[in-house]
Parts: sequence; structure tokens; C-alpha cells
Amino acid sequence: MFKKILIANRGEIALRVQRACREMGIKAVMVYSEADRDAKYVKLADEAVCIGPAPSAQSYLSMPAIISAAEVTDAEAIHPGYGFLSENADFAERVEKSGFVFIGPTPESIRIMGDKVSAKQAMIRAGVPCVPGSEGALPDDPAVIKRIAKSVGYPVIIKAAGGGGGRGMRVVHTEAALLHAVQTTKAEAGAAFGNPEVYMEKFLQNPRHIEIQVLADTYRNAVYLFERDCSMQRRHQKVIEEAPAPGIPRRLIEKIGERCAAACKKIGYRGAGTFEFLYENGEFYFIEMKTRVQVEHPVTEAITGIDIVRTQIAVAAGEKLPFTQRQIQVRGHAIECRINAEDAYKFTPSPGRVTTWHMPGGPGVRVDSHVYANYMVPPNYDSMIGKLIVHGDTREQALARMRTALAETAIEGIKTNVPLHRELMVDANFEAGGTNIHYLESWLEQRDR
Ligand code: MV4
Repeated sequence: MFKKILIANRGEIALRVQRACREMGIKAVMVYSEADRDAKYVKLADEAVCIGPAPSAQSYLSMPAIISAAEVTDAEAIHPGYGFLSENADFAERVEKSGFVFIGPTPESIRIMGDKVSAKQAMIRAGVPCVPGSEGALPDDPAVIKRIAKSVGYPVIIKAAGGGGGRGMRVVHTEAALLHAVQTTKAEAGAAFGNPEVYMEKFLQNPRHIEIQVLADTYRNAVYLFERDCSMQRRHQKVIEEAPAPGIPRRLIEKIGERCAAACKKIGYRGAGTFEFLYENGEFYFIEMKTRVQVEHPVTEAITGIDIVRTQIAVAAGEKLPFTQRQIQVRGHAIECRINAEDAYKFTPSPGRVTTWHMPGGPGVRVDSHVYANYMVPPNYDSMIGKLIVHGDTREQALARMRTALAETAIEGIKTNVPLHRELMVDANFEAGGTNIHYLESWLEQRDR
């Protein structure tokens, strides 16, 4: 096992990875920007290295700064967390070329999944069901583009190969609007991602966002850790996640999970990964694969009892997966509320000093946050300052525990979205379960009126 790992991230995930290191007897090197000097995980670190000023481009996104920090501290491996450099294939490659282990998949896997056209082709070949659409990137010939759209059937969606997470997409309802939409999306994709390639899919009108968590080792063992429902989102930012997904038959999940695990074996995937699907009318359609640990991983940890971050580190060190598929069982139900430093209904960021920080507790309650009373939330980064995760024997119990936990939560000095979560946890449609990806945005619109 590694003796020392460098954690190339900040905020709650930096603390989460540090905790896994502690538990495994591994020393944790933290890197921090000037804005994060007072962070809890920096004070708790075995070693900490300042890697630059507050702007991410000069600190958490600086490959030379991070690799130098690993060199001077003699770390053996680098955990990238989520966001920042976590899905940057060039970074993974530079980490390995510098003699460190990248805690994640190979640069090649990251590169394939980063290009949404090659990701989809890999999944089709591996037997994972995808949204019907163009086979690969769209050609230039307008007649061929029109023919593809006609055979897919309107409405269609044009997506950038270099996009993902909702960036670089355009819905087209009629042939009259098609060619202009393709041209505009291509131009934007070229400017934003340096890759003008686009592809076409049937546009699904009211799907749910269901994702499958996988774990794989370097010996072609792969398992799925069931699903998460991440449909409660606003502007492609998830707000609430839960596992299992309400109302989806277990045999369907097992079928799609088996496909995901088989795909991992086929492509030689290593580490933690997430297969993202749209789910509509009882069918799963693959859209993207995330090649890193995700914000919402704790709900899966809660229902399976498996420590995903610990397993990421173990397989990166060359250990075999310590469990087989048969040993992985779903127990109960888990819900996560993301706590953001923002106005609960206007969504404007609210950085500043946290004067009061009281977190809930009790059976089945987990708080993942790096914040403490008197902590200064810097204005330079994402507004997420923590996560509240509850687990219960049933969805009803998990909901009841979340309501109690949110009632116990007291944060002062900055605005947070805790009031929004309190309202959503008593919303009749959320309570019923199975709301689609548009639900939260339409709920917010109605609330405004
Ligand atoms: C779609 C879609 C409908 N049909 N693809 C948005 C984020 C990116 N991961 C893919 N996205 C979508 N792709 C087809 N063929 C609708 C969305 C979408 C969405 C997906 C998941 C979660 C929230 C969403 C919000 C708006 C649109």
C-alpha cells in the first residue's frame, strides 16, 4: 500500500479523501491556494503545500505546481477528487510520466470518455444501450444530416463531442431549424472545446437521470454498486441525489448494471466510474461516463456499505477488488442534499464568514463538509460547502431523517440553500418519488409566481 498520497483538490472532497488515507494508515499531503490557507483539512494535514494564488487556473488547475508538490513531499500517488484536473487525460499522463500513480483510470480511458462520440461508440461495442442517433460524428453534407434526423425522428438534440454535463447542446424540433442549429453548435464547440465535432440523438422529452456506480481493478474484475437517481437538478447542477431510484424494478437495474460491469472489463477500466443514463418509459439510454469519484458517492456508500474512496486507493495500489458482485447488496435508502453558499431561491452566490455552524446528527446521518464556525467561504470556487446524507431502512425513514436533520441544521453569516431543501423534503411530488429532470426547474418557476 502507498505510504503517502497527495490530494489535488479542495473543500469537502479534500477532507473526504484525507479521512480515507487516515483510516488506511497513509500520510496525506494537501495542496492549497492562498484562499484556502485556513481550511480545516490543511490544519489536519500531515504536510501541506501552497500551490499558488486563489484563482484555480494558477493553483488547482496548475499541473506543474501540483506535480512539483508531489515531488518535494515524496508522495507516491495523486488523488484528483472531482472537478479541476480529475478528468484531464493529459494530467493523468503527466502524473504517470513523472513517476506517480494517478488514482483513477488510465489516461486512455479518460480520453475515450472525454470525447462523447468515442465514448458512445465504445459503449455500443460493449453492449450498453445508447440513445438512438447518428453513428459517430455528423458529416458535413447537409442532405446526409437531414436524412439522419429524419430517420431518428424529431425532436433531435445536437451535442458537441467535446461537451458534456450540459455544455454545447441544442434541441431541434423541425427540419427547417436543423442545419442552422448544427452549424451554430459546431462553431460554439470549436471555440469552447477546440473540437467542432457534433453528433445527433433523439431528444428525450421527460427522462430521469439515473446513473450506475462501478468499481474495477487492474485484473479485469468489475462490479456495479447499483444506481443513483440524480434527477433533482437545476441548470445541470444536481441538488438532491438518492439511492436506490424510486420505482425502477430491481431486475432492470441488475440487467443494466451487468452491462456496465461487462463494459468495464471489456475496455480495461480501472477505479471508480459512473455510467450516466437517461431513463424514460422503462428503458435506459447511456449518455456519458464520468471517470472520477462523484459528489454524490456517499448515497451509494450508505446503501452498499462500501467505501468508494478507500476502494479507489486500494485498486490504484494494485490490490484486487475485495468483494464480488454477489457480496454487494442494497440495504435501505439514502438521500443527499447538497449545501450551497447561495441564496436559496435566487441562487446568487453568498461567500463570506460563517458565524454559526451547527450540524445535525443521530442514527443514519452523515455530514461531509470542511466548514466550521468562523470559516471564511472564499468567493473563488464552486458554491457547494457541504453535503448532508441520511440513510434509513426505507425511503420514508430516510425522508423523515432528512427533515429532522435539516431542522437541526443552523448556518449563519452566509446564505445557504438549506431553506430550499426543507421545502423540497415536504413536496408531495418529491415525496411520491420518481420526478424527472425538469421537475425542480418547473417547481421553482411556479413558486416564483
Ligand atoms: C439529453 C437529453 C434528452 N435527450 N439527451 C444534459 C446534460 C448532459 N449530460 C446530457 N443532457 C441531456 N441529454 C437526449 N438525447 C436531456 C439532457 C438534459 C439533462 C440530462 C440529465 C440531467 C439533467 C438534464 C437537464 C436538461 C437536459
